[in-house]
Amino acid sequence: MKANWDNIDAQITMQKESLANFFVHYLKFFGGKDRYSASELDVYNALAYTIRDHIIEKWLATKVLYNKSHSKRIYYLSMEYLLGRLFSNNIINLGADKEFREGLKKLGVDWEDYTPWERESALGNGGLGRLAACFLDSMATLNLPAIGYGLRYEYGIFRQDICQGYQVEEPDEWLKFDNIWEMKRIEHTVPVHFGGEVETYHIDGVEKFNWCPSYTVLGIPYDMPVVGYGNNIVNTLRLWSAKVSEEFDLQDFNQGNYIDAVSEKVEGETLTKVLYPDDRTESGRELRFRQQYFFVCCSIQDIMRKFLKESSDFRDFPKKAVIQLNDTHPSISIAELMRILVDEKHLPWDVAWDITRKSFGYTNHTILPEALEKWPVEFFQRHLPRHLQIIYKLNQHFLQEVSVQNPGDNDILRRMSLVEEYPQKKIRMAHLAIIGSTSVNGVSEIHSEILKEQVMPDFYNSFPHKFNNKTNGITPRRWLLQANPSLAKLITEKIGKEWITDLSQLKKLEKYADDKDFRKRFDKIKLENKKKLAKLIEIETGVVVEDDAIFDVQIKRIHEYKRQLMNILHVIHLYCELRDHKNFKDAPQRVFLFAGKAAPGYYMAKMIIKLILNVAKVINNDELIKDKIKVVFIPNYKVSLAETIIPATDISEQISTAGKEASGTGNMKFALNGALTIGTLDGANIEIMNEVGKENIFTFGLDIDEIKAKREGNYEPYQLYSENPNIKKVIDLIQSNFFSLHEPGIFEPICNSLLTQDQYFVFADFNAYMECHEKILQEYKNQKQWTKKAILNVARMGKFSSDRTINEYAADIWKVSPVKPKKGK
Ligand code: 26W
Repeated sequence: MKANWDNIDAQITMQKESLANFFVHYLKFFGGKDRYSASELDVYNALAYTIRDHIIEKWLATKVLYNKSHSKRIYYLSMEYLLGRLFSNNIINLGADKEFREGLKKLGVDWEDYTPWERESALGNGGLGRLAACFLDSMATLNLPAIGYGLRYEYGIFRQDICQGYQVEEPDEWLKFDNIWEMKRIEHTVPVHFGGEVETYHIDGVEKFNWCPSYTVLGIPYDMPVVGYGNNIVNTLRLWSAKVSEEFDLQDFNQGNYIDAVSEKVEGETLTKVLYPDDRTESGRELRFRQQYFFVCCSIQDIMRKFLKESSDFRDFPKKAVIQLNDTHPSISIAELMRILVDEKHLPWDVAWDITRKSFGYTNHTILPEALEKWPVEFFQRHLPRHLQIIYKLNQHFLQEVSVQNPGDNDILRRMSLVEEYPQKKIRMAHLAIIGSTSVNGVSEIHSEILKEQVMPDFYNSFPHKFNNKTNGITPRRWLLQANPSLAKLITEKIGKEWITDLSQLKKLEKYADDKDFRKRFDKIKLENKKKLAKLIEIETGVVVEDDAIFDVQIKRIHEYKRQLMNILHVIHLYCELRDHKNFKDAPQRVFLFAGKAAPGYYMAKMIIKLILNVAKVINNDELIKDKIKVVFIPNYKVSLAETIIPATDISEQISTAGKEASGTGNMKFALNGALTIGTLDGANIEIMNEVGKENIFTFGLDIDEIKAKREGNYEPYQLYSENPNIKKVIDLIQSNFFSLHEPGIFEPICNSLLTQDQYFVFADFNAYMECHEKILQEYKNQKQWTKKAILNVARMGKFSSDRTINEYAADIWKVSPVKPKKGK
């Protein structure tokens, strides 16, 4: 009997009353639980499954819509997706909040009580991973036919515990309780080959290559829904998991070398075991190298399979698909597409190259030299011998072009080559990404300029048309509507709810800066959020802070260029001032809140965490300063923590050395939630200043040219130390072990690096930073003025929606327009 799909389809409709029924259904028949046995986790699971059903219908419909449109597809390749929790976000984007709440009311269940039961999907390190998550939300909300490809790590970013003031890394077993949002797509499993060698053979005089790999791993896709806001669109995030093909290598097994048989299996499956927790230095690790090829090979095969459903003429490929590379981490895709087109589809080299380089876009997220990936040639020889041949041939053709444009200039050939010859032969992945892409973009105006002028000037001269800027953005759904519902409600009451999908509407709030009642309600909301944060601080750290304290916050990965050190040195300065001058009069309590993980191998970053915690211990227990300053380090910074801290913040610390922070996105989240920024002229801080107005932000410090001059001049940090009494007092106090009585000398490395190098100009900017904070304290005392500025910050953050960013990518780079269901459909 043939399935009658029309009847089947007609069966399932999601009515209000059925939401509650579905919940009960899942609790009972899926969880096998009832009032006597149901745990909170069971209730959460049943709630999530109910919402998932709601999603699946739209997910299926979206696929049909896109297939019918025959639209060009966007493929976003990223090694990281910092998604956070999805339960609330899915309910909000489905617009099911109210319905769900009412439907469950009679069962005495409020879905919000169960959100903490969801494990975060923390498959990323920091900015790059979170940006990818915001981009997915915007692409779905903008009806763009996009798929995100990545890795389904069994362990995401480590959990940070603090022991004796030191960071300790614990595994993040996020899949311990099943990931309700994923659907295994075993039918789309693909093989991924590694190792072996390449045979050459000739067909009517044409040299052909046949890669004979030595081992194969299977890539199994798991799909997660990406729910668009209020548009019935559900896009897909496809994450690949590694599985070894043959259960056991029976040969080995029968020959009794059991261990080999099993080890190959284990070996293979370690590929997607864990996320590399390093967002600083390219690890140079073979496993990371193989992780990158594994997910690229899976994704390109999947993309090719989808393309061949649309066309069999590969010249159509760039018209049907565009692949965006989230940094260089997936850039081996360029060589992989060449391999498939030349070796498997037997296209002539030049035709294949013409197709390939029209199909990619490359986004750079950092200028830190140590973060620019260069993979040893030997890794390629061992694992990807055919790709190495292809890269060498690409390089040969490319350098020929360069030498034509620059006859006799060997230096430029050495500089631009895809191969770095000394000290060790390495492939420069950024160079491959640039020649293989139509577009190379930075993530803020200043960053994109630095790429053109300092990081890749030769490439900019050769391919000026490729270089462009796409200033980052954040999704207003998670970072305002979900994280700060009371402010979102107040805004909607005043200007309607269009702002949720068109953030430029916030501009209409400007006039309310002068509205006394609005300011009062705005302050009340901030205070409510502060109360929540104060409670969380006490639970997580034991430190008791006042609800109406000034919350001064720096939350981000711990890096020397982000200068958490300058922040804590300034706090020590304030502490000394209080102890010495006891000017407590009408001074509000100031809470200096830090949070952030350090890459496990990053010694200095770990010592900075230790210093912050030791300083906190001393200051928080010093009665002499009458609780006027509190220092808090909240462990295990993650997306859900940011969602509580940011709405409660007064002062957002964005104090990186000018020229080092590619963009920053936390800066945008704070300003959108009414915090005022103290920041350097770096990354997107500059564009935030231009949008909110110089008078509504506190900028300080050396700009990029002054830093450059200092770096090229002879910068003497020791001299600054000896000449600046504030710096001297603070450094001497640290060196006197005032904050390390029981561990004398542990902060010597920090003091030493400051006094001898101060690579990130902490001393050079210290006075300006100090004075800027004094100005802030004065301004904060004028609450009316402060609130006005805060409201104007919110009103003028429209530009920093990731919807604006994605619209620019879609128009300028991807050339893809939204796929809207036909009217009445
Ligand atoms: C190879 C190890 C590694 C892994 C990740 C090196 C570098 C990275 C990322 C590129 C680092 C990162 O997250 N960069 C941040 O990207 C954000 C999104 O564009 C920017 O807003 C931040 O300024 C930038 O530091």
